[in-house]
Amino acid sequence: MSKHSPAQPPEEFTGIELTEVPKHSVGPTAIKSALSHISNEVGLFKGIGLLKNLNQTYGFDCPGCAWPDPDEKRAFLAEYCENGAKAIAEEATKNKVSPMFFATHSVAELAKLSDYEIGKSGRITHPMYLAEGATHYEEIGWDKAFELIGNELNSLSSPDEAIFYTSGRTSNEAAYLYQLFVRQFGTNNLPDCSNMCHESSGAALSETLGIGKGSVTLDDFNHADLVMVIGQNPGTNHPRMLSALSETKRRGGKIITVNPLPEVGLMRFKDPQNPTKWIGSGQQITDLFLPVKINGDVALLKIILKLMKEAEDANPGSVFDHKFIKEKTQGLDALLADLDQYSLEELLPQTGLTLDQIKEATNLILQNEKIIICWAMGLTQHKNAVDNIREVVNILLLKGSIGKKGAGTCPVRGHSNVQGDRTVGIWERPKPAFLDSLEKEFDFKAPRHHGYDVVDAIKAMHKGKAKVFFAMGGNFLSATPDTEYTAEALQNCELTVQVSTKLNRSHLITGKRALILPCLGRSEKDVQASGEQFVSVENSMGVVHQSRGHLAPCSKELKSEHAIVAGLAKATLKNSTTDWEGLVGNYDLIRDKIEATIPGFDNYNKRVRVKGGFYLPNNARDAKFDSTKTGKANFTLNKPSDIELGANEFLMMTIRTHDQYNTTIYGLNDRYRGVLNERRVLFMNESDMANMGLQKLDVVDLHSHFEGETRKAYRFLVIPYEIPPQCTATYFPEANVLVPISSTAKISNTPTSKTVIITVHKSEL
Ligand SMILES: Nc1nc2c(c(=O)[nH]1)N[C@H]1C(S)=C(S)[C@@H](COP(=O)(O)OP(=O)(O)OC[C@H]3O[C@@H](n4cnc5c(=O)[nH]c(N)nc54)[C@H](O)[C@@H]3O)O[C@H]1N2
Ligand SMILES: Nc1nc2c(c(=O)[nH]1)N[C@H]1C(S)=C(S)[C@@H](COP(=O)(O)OP(=O)(O)OC[C@H]3O[C@@H](n4cnc5c(=O)[nH]c(N)nc54)[C@H](O)[C@@H]3O)O[C@H]1N2
Ligand SMILES: [Mo]
Repeated sequence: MSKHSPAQPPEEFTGIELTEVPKHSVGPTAIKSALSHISNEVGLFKGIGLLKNLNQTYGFDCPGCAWPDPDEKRAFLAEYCENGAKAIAEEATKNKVSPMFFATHSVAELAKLSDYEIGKSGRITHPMYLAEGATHYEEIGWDKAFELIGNELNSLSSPDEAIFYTSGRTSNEAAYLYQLFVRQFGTNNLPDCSNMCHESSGAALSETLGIGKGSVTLDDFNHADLVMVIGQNPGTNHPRMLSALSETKRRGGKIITVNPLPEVGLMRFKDPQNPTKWIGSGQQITDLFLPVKINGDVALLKIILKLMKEAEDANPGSVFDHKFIKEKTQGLDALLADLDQYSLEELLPQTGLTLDQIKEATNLILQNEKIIICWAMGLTQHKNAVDNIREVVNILLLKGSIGKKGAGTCPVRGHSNVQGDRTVGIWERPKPAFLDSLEKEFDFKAPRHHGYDVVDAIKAMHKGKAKVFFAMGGNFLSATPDTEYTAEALQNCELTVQVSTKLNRSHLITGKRALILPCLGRSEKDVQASGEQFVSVENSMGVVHQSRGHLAPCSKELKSEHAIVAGLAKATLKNSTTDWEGLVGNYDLIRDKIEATIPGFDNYNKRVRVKGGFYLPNNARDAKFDSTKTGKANFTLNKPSDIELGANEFLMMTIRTHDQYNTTIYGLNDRYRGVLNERRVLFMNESDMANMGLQKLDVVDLHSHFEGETRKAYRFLVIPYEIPPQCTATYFPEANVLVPISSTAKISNTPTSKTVIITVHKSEL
């Protein structure tokens, strides 16, 4: 393929097979799929041992999503899902990427492989170095590697020329040490995957409710009257959430789903933990499905708000929770006045729904008191993403549906410790009070000016304003927008360093020099000076609990992320008074430091050892909103989408298949959408296809359009699909090349990965 760029997956097709979309999710097929991934990667015997420890009280936390574990009852051998099993199979794989592997494969050769093939090559076993101009990585000793990084960092003209990224798997303890090192070095350049993920949720929730996290607990699903799942595909990305939804249903609650796609997992479900329910067609999950147009959510939620107001006006006191509104909130009058500025005629076409469908949803909201609204990337990755979430909050506040049992906000987090990483200080915009306490505890002067987030970090590297890029996990090249631009940015750097478990494309598109530092995974035993250690993580509902690996590390050369930070600190910081070695020797000591500097961690070491862990404080859960700027929960005024599509333009959302974890490709199937053995596909409405003269499986190129610039991605197979007109879907990371670097959400600066404006062309290749 002449056009292939090493920064992107190759454009070759892999042999597509289309099947019928299944009628239900999970059930025995999911268990079969889980076991087959486990036995292929790990071996069945060792694999079952692994699953037995997954998400158990004294086992390890699933490196998949951040959905919580039950506080009390846990099923033996069953607190995992198909995709959790794939996640650990990927980590515990018997395949190894050794120095010999790197000696026999040049970087250029590896870049020709697909992301699936790169990932399947296995776990990285030794620290590796790519010298300037070299074609192959070579083994390097740890001390040498630390020295090299230390020298490079100390030769910068300012600490702000270095960038320190974090993905969301890093434990609380490692993340805390990492941010401490970075701040002692002298910068707040701590972008993280959250910038591309739930940043919009954090921004909206902090402003309106005074806490950037969700308010519900898992148990709230047992008490909810109504759950709305909007912009989220839990059947694939948080499969254990289906059990919670199923419980809501069993107790008489209702479920509304808002999504451009009829995602199978949300329609019907067979409980994997209850084989008696595998017979028949499964349990219906969604009561009302609203196939909204991409980015039509503010318009939809605004119509709901208008209908709620109408019902309240007709029968005062029947809809709004006036007591709650009076005591706890501010801004109602402004909200009601603002709603009048919008007409149904202008809002309705943006939703792609009928007024009757929206009335049905509104009636469910009117009739029920205890409402939970769950969301994920379908709301957070748009230009008006923060508006989306603030509008969700408006509905909950009107109903007084926050801070009581069975009700509240539920942003469902992605990476298993992305929430914890933020809690312990991974943020480019730290609060002064946090820096004050770090300074006091560790006797240094912390930098006060804000650092770069992901998008600004890429731009800084592109401009040559940042010269060293260090990543604690993740796959920065492939996860970020505008792949070719990001590749240039990384290639501009003097040095790029990746702390990783598995090989990925970020190891192949590098700065002038590059290092790979291999680290322990969650499932592996971590032994330090004082003996075997455990780490802790925070799930999506604010529960901090321990995670302890049981497997022997895949190589003796691996270091824990904590030890890597300590090595780095010793090689870089000349005046640090912190006992880095002591802290790494016993993670209890790190936890003591977290307790001393971050509120909510009292008796950390004791409480984290209690079965199930402990809840962090959450003011919204307690219906206390004095931490907002106004001292009350805030109603807000929000704007519907301002995107206007030109002739033959479409909106494109980039989504995940059932067989991937972000940029890690477990397999080539998207079983729940009926697509097997292919990732380069474009889902399109049949009427749009007809208008464009396109047939099923035609090969097309996609051009994205933003502020006069055009970006191209080649060779996708068109698939007719149940998706609203003018809406299309592709998979990430293949389509990231189309996401413009400067197209980001207002306030949160999150790339607009769900609203890319494209045109579709017969392929030129
Ligand atoms: N197996 C697996 N688990 C994962 C991950 C994974 O890749 N694989 N990733 C993890 C991470 S980091 C995250 S953040 C989460 C992601 O979890 P999700 O947010 O569920 O993931 P996406 O595939 O991005 O799906 C977004 C959903 O939103 C819908 N959507 C898109 N645009 C819109 C819109 O404008 N309005 C509405 N209402 N809906 C829209 C899409 O159709 C899709 O169903 O999952 C986590 N868990
Ligand atoms: N177009 C588009 N782009 C998106 C999204 C989208 O929906 N659409 N979603 C965005 C979202 S929500 C997110 S969260 C980001 C994800 O961005 P990242 O977190 O950067 O990407 P991942 O693919 O999760 O990272 C996978 C790599 O992490 C490493 N790894 C795995 N486990 C560990 C570990 O325990 N320690 C260390 N040190 N490394 C480990 C492995 O080497 C693996 O290759 O992508 C974003 N990008
Ligand atoms: Mo995410």
